[in-house]
Amino acid sequence: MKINSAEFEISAPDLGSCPLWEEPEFAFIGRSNVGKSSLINLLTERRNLAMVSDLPGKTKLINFFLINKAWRLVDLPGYGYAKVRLKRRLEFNDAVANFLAGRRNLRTIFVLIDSRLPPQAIDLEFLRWLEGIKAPYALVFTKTDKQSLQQGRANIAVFLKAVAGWRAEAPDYLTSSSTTKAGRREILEFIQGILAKPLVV
Ligand SMILES: Nc1nc2c(ncn2[C@@H]2O[C@H](COP(=O)(O)OP(=O)(O)OP(=O)(O)O)[C@@H](O)[C@H]2O)c(=O)[nH]1
Ligand SMILES: [Mg+2]
Repeated sequence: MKINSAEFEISAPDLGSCPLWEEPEFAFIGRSNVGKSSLINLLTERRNLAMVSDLPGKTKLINFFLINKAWRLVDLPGYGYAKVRLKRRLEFNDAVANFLAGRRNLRTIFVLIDSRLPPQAIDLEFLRWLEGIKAPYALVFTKTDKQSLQQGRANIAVFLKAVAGWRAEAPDYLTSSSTTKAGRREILEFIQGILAKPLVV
């Protein structure tokens, strides 16, 4: 899929402040620093569309980007950093939890997982919560450039094993590297596939 236009539109502090648009949305969530904002820049091939930082906790609001004037990418604040720690019942960030659970036009939530790490309790806890609310999601294993292909594959296999049995089928998953641009085409194709599907209400 070709990205002809990508524009930042608005930042909102909570679900109630988000405009009630009809266009399909794709949100990016995951631990702070996992690479959510970088992935949005990779997909759109815009260097500074979403704000990236070495310091975790950079993205603090719900940020909307209009793509090809037809659908949106949504950059969310991460979880797992200092005081915004994931607590019981996802009190970590009510705004994000409410958005993920209550946003009507959200077609898929991309849950980013650091491909270098063994399964982290906080990610598993978050995914359990997503399963609980029956939200549509796909995993994206990020930063694949930081280790060998073999090591990355082994880590992904361990993670998938940790979530096996939570549902009938394994979750969809993709990989990405904002450094080598690996995964860009596949993620855009995945989005295109969802956009092509009629919405079942
Ligand atoms: N090597 C490498 N570094 C990456 C990749 N993706 C992100 N980074 C780096 O990781 C750091 C965090 O990236 P961000 O995109 O800001 O992460 P985020 O998930 O949006 O973080 P918060 O907004 O704080 O939740 C930055 O220093 C990025 O340059 C990747 O695929 N490979
Ligand atoms: Mg960010």
